[in-house]
Amino acid sequence: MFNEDLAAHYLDTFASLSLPDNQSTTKDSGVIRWGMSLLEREAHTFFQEEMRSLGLDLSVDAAGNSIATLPGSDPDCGALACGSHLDSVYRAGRYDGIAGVIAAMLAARHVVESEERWRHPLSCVVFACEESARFSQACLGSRLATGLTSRSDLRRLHDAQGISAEEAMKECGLCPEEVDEQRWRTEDWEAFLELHIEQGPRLDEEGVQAGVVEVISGSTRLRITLEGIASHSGGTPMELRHDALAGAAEILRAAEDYARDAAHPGTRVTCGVIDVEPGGLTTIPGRCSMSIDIRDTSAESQRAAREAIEDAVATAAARRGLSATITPLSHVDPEELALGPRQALRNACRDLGVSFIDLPSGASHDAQIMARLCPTGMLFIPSLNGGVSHSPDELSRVSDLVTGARVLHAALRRLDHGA
Ligand code: HGY
Ligand code: MN
Ligand code: MN
Repeated sequence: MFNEDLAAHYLDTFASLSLPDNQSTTKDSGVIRWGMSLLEREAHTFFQEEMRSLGLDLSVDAAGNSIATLPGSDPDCGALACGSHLDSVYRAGRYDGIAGVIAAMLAARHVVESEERWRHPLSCVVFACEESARFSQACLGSRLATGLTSRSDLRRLHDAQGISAEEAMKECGLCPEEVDEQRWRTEDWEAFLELHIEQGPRLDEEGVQAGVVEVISGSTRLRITLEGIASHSGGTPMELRHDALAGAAEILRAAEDYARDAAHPGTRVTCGVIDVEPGGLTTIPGRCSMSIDIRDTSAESQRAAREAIEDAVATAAARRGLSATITPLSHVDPEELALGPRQALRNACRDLGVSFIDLPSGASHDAQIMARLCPTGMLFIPSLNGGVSHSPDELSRVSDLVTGARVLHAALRRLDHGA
């Protein structure tokens, strides 16, 4: 049963699981549900209880990924899986990740209530800690499941309070010491489909109900630290300065010019975090740390963008007498999605009379990690408000979410029949 009222109830329930935003000066500061936090576990628990009430078998792995499974008739088959994530960025919207989990929940409910008999097991999966907002590493849960990240990495990843991912996992009742032994096996998975909001304007602008993703952008994330000389803003002549923030501004300008250049159409570069020391009105910044997030649908262009930014750092540092350190935070290549799942999603849209286009994903997703384990597909539903996301202004129609859930179910059904 693909019920809009139930979908709306789930959206409200997940949105209510949020930290209060004490720093917020805006009317609606959005959702804060950090990965590897007790709040994220509360959201998983709600998911688990809903799926258990439908009679699905529940398991939670050492990384905190929740898996609800409806057994199939053929025990030798790998699972057909769908799902997404329930953690959020700081001041997030109500749909990023959540939409895909709700779509999976609706699909499972429909299978149970329609008493459908599947050959493959049907698994609804909620990945832990997909956002890099807390530990600067995206897709932590799915990376642990697939072995792209291991236990030793968990000690290296820290949040802004200096808490390691390993400590955070223990604090919310998970078992980081077992993640390496609990890696998922390829043979257990037939295919994975993730429904997600587009987080861009195209579907709404083109007036279509869905998007079938062809390729998921890769991402390279860096921290650049510039050391100059803090000094008096009045007494220090311009030509004698070693201004770390001015250096950061030069680097960001060069990075943006590079990404805006028509020669690099798929490249996107963002500096979302910048720290300045000592941070005084009348002191030239002596130290500056800035994040760089590079996205591209081509691995070669992604690498070229990183090299161009590294050159810009060297140039700015030399010109301004700064020392510069570039710390790699994370990297994942772009992922071309498998034809089978894409064709199943396209045909499911046609079966249901749902308008769709093929498009790339600008954002990263757990699907690009699961693609290393099994054939994987992604279905987008429209993002309204100009496609804004990672913001309280994120907006999608519940009716589009339910339509997407129908397509997700129909595509999985096709894959169950081998079509
Ligand atoms: O950063 C991303 O692209 C995603 O929201 N994790
Ligand atoms: Mn996100
Ligand atoms: Mn997401």
